[in-house]
Amino acid sequence: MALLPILHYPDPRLHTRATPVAVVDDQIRQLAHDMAETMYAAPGVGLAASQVNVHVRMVVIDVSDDKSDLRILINPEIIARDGEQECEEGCLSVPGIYDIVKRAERVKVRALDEHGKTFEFEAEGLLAVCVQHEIDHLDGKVFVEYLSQLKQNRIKSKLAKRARITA
Ligand code: GNR
Ligand code: NI
Repeated sequence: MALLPILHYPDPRLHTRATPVAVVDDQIRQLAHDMAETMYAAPGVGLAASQVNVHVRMVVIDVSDDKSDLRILINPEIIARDGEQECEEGCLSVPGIYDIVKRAERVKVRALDEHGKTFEFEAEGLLAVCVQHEIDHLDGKVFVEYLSQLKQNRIKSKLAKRARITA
């Protein structure tokens, strides 16, 4: 097991479009488990491979209170969506920044599991938000891109300033 370093916005590598996983092998399973460990340590409720600079379509999610519901989603796709919800989001790649984003209330998701088997599930509430947030990462999109240009510029300078202090 290993903790992986997380890229921070506005790192341009976060805007890479991830490629589908061709074969679910031991290397992918190892990455999934390292990502889960990294997510739990952060702590966060989701993590996309893009955030650890591996540009393949895989995410891990656990929105339970007691870390009892780890979901590994490989090549995830939203095959149906409905309704609208507004949720205050945060992101491990944009530390300390929280803002409201409007997303679908319910989604139906199709993905491969860690054995390469296709499965589907329906999600609502925070799980639905998280799935949409993580798939955005795979498409190179960070949640702050839903905010106004003014807010995005403020967030960029705040994080740049912080990076200078921490460096
Ligand atoms: O830990 C996280 N919390 C969160 C809260 C509201 C909406 C989305 C998220 S995902 C985030 C972890 C993360 O950055 N995943 O990409
Ligand atoms: Ni995120």
